Amino acid sequence: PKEIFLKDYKLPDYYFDTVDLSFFLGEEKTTVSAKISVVPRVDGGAAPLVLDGVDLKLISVKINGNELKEGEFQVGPRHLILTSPPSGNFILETVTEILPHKNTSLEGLYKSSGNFCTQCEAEGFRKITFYQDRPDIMAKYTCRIEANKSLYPVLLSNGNLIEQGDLEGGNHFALWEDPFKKPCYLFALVAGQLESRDDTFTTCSGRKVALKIWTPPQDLPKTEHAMYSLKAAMKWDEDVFGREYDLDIFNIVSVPDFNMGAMENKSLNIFNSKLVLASPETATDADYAAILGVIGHEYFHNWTGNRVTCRDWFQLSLKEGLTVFRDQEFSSDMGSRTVKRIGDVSKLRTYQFPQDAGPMAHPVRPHSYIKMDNFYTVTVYEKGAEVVRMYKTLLGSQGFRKGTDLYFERHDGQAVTCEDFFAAMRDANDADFANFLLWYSQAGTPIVKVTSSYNAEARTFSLKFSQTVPPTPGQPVKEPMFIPVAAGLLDSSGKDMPLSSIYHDGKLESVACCGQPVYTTVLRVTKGEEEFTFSDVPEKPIPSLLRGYSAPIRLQSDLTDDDLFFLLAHDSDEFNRWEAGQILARKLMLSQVANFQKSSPLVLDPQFVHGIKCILLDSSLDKEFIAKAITLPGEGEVMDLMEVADPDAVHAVRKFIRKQLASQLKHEFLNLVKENRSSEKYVFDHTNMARRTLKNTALGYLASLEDEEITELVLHEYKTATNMTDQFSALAAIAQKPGKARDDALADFYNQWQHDYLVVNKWFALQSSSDIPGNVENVHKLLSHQAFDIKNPNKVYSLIGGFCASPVNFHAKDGSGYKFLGEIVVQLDKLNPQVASRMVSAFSRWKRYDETRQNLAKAQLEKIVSANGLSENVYEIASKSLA
Ligand code: BAL
Ligand code: ZN
Repeated sequence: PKEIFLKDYKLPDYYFDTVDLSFFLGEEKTTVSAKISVVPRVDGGAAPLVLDGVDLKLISVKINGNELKEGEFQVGPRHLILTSPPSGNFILETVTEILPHKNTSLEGLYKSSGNFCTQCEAEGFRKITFYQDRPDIMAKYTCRIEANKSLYPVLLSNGNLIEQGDLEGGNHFALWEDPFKKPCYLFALVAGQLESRDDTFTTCSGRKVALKIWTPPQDLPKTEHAMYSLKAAMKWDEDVFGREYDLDIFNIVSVPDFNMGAMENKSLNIFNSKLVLASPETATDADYAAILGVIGHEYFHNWTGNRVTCRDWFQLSLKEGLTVFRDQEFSSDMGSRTVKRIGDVSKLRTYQFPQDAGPMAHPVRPHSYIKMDNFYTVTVYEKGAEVVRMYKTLLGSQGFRKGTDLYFERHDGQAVTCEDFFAAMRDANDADFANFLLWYSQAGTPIVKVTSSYNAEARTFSLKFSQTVPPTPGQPVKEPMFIPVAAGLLDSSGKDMPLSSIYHDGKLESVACCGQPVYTTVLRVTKGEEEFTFSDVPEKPIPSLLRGYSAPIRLQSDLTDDDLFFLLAHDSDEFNRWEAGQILARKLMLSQVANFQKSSPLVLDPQFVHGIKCILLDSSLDKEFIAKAITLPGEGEVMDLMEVADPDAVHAVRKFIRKQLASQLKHEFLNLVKENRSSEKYVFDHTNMARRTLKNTALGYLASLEDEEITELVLHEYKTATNMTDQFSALAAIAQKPGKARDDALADFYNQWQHDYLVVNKWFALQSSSDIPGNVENVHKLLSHQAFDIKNPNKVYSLIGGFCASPVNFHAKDGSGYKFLGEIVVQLDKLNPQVASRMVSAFSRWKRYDETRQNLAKAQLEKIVSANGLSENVYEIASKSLA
């Protein structure tokens, strides 16, 4: 397989101006005719024109109306090369045939539940027609679709519908025109038996936009929340970023078979159905929140991705990091900012930190790839969003907005780079960003150590920072990064001290601004070692550092446990209250892991129980915040902090602490359940979600107890639930322990919901991710369950992905979990390499475990790498994991 490097980027020899596509959709084959006006980049240049094309049958190729003869072109498994095109502008016409019904990779044009749909990002368009499949080729498209009218009554593509009509033989056609230039990865086509929920949105300048969400008829009632989310997103983007929608129609289509979550094709977003469809009875609060965020995300791409796109795929974070940041902010404004931030940071720690410390570590802007599909990662997306957030932290809201305004003004209609975004932020604010660009080029999570000292006589308080960035593949030595550390100081009563000035780098700088007291300042840490000294500090403060998690780093401070309990109780920065609790919990868990490994008894620090109890009883706190604050760090997060990861020890310790808390705080947890039950009607808003989350978190704790009364309670909650959030939480609580109650509840749930594949996927995931001993056997059995289908990505993510998320069973010391995954990956790879490669990633950190596990996992990876006909997708992940 060929590795592609950022440093090798070259401008294309040819641009495409207009592209007229014509599809004849058939049952046996689809014919695609493409007419492209080609413009050489350099006048008179007649370099060969290399077009990408995979799994295409070429029927004809013409230049300026003349069919090319043998010798004038070459066609191979990946390319069509026009060896000597004319020297000026010319018209290229090709006709190709493709087989969408046989396309199980779900990229290009394929069929899902009988309907045609497309997925072109990153490089799927080359499976539709011969093209320069790269994002810096931006052209205006028309798309004519012809198909049988009764089988495919709805025909959709990008832009505006400009003509439609009936044809002979029961066929009909539609002609779509997209007035905006776009790269081919944003092309989309949908044809099938769909109905739409219709609404309108009037933009800030008075344009009335038709909004349509298309689904199979039976799913239409479940699109109300998606429509609400879309309208909210359109309004929010106008209010917060000044971005207005630019066409008269916006379509969303829901499909059950989709590799990703959703896709931002111009004016025709295609969504994985699990991120569109929701009703109170079938979707949980988490589903509702995810739909809100992803509908927002795809809509926001209209400006950050579509109007301004990426020059090449290495720049993916230019659109994804920025758009994730935008969707995070949108969800924050629609709910609780602190809770959203806690969720996003947890996600970063759980998924991105391990990636940044493993064999697949790559910078936010990768330097190379074999398969671009493998780089739709938490690093590009979530760490990329953190990078965008740091600009805002440094510039403030207004400065950041000036930066995005300039970015859109400068680059509308262009394919640009991460430097262009950086330059817009810098130029709009005349800002000094020092070495900030390193965030795009250096992989690895910086480790920042901080020590503090107070000088009572001088009334100064100093913070000494030192930073290192761990080596990552291909990057053994790193430069210090630019780390914005938002900091405040608490006095002995727990109140924020007003900050006056800071001595740093030989200068005393005033913090106070416009006569207003300032309680949080952003320290610009840019060197390997650096000191900041606060002046006029009347008493020894407790520092609150990295407020709001102002940089994606691992912070190691010299705060004592007492300091952390103090911050947990008092910090005005709610994020840091949560963080203090998490640091304490991580320390506690690690200390007990050491006990477990020495076979010493496990003990729970009473001060920790007391801290949790205070949070539980603090009625001034947001209920969802309480739920987050009493949730222990995940097993993966704790394993990450160990020299050699020990899944059994970490699992046992986490279970022990949960059970101890449940037992010692049983009374409080029972009260929370009773006080926070749902009334009849489900409402999706922060208050109600927070109430349900707290109740169900409490129920989960209680269910860890061996207690008849609690078993009755949990069953009662299950039976009386009036929405999926409560029903599924109760089911999960019951499912913690093997036995008849568990078996009966799982069977009952399946019987109730077998007609709804999205709910059945939850049922698969609950079972596959279970920690019950020897669960690999159950998962094996579920592979042959009538509701499972290995061709459907969501089902694979639920059953196989769910299993890999259970550390004790996936990392079972007998190797059964590894063997299970190894076999599945090889099977899956033949059908859908993108999905297989996501699954194989579960092996990537095998070197973190003990020798026995290492050998077992390595053997599976070696087997995978040597499999016949392995895809580049799986090869890249497996071989890099082995390296
Ligand atoms: N562009 C791929 C799907 C998404 O990130 O929106
Ligand atoms: Zn995106």
